[in-house]
Amino acid sequence: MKKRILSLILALMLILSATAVSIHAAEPTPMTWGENDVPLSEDELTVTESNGTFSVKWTNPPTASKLRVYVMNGNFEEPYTQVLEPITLNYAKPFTYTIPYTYTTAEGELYQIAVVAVDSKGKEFSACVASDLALNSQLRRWGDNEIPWSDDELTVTEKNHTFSVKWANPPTASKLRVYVSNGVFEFPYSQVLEPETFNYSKPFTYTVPYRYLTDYGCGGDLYEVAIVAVNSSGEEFLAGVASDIAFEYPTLKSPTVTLSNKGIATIDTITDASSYILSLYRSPEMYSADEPELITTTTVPNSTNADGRYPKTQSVSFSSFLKDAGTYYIEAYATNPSAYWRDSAPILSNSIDIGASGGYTVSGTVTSFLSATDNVTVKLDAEISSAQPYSAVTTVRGNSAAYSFSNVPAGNYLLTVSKNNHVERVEKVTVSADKSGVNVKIHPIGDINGDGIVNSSDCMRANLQAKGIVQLNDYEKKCANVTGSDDLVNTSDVMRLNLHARGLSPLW
Ligand SMILES: [Ca+2]
Ligand SMILES: [Ca+2]
Repeated sequence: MKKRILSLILALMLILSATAVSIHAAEPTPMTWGENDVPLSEDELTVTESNGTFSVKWTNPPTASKLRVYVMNGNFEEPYTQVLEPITLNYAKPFTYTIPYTYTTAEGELYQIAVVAVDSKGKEFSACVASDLALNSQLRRWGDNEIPWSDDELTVTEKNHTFSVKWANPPTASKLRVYVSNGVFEFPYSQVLEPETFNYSKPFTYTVPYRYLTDYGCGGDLYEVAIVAVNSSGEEFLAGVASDIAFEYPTLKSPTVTLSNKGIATIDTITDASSYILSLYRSPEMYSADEPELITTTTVPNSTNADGRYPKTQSVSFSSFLKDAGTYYIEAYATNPSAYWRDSAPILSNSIDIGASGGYTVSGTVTSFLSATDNVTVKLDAEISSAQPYSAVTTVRGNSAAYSFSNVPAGNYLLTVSKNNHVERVEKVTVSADKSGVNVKIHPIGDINGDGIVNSSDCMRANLQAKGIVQLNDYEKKCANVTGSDDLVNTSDVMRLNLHARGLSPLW
């Protein structure tokens, strides 16, 4: 029972379907202008190309609501197909039309231009196709995405790590953009600058701010500088590329590196250096094949001016004591690790032979007591804070003994004098020139007043110090402090001095 009903429904559907097809086929197609083609003779539609622009002329177009013009790169396909509707209602006969240059893009490429008539219901009727027209390859005009320019029109020069652009005859554009890239228009060096937003002078000149080149660039890198014209719609048109311009590696400008026999170097410097690195070498002969001996290297930081740039000229100095005889020279170079260059080519100072007069002389007399034949030890040490470590010792004899140190670099020193049974004495000495008459007197142990003996006079002074009645100076206290491992002068020291003075127990 169910099967019979299903068959009936299927049969009914087939009948209805056949009826619908039959009704549709009977509908006439409205063909006002023939078989979707508008008749025309082959010479009626002409398309010519001149000065980079296609011009259409149709001698006897049909009476249509409007005409459409198609532009294609050889066939009706992407990407160049453009539909233009130059005429919306009335158009003149013969129909002439110039295709805006922006609708064609590539020189030498084949184009087809078609004109289509449109009836009042919007239906298209193919009229004509003018095939295989090419833009003249010689043509370069505004709108071809390239702007004509001769090789000598755009010049880009580099000086002092800054590019300067000059374009003799730029087009009338809304604005110009300047691109800077490291050889290719790619990350990370591309920079887009818009020096002129509307009016710009002719010839166009522009200096690329050096800060655009500091983040990644490097001396010696090849750069391209391009200028792009921008029309009122914001479209870019490549104008010119000046290729392969490199920053020169920075050099020390007007360098003067001098080395004096007191170990001081002075440098007149260079542009944009964040620091200078100075190295002192000793060599048997400058430029010899022997490996020079590096004495010391120091980095002298530079600081920027108010405008954020480093000073163009600067003097830097460092000092290094040249104790040993020999030939010395200084290597100096500038560096800017955070900028577009790293290091300059190093330059060398004059060489200088350092003989025995490589420093200053410090001399004087040591006065002491007791044995005239015991050694008197005189020691000269640079203060701990001194940049130049220095330590020298000499031994002399006699109760009035002359000593001398030579080759002493400038600086602050401690002079330490000692002798058997005497209290060591330390004096501060500042050296900035030869220094004579640095005389030191040392006392026997217990001899506070420095007369060479320990008697009741010394005991009384120690007693006054112990009771707080007088204040001995530091060296006097050291002489009086004969007992204990303390720094105190107290009753114990007074008693000990008294034993020596009375001959009961000598201190020495
Ligand atoms: Ca005394
Ligand atoms: Ca003591």
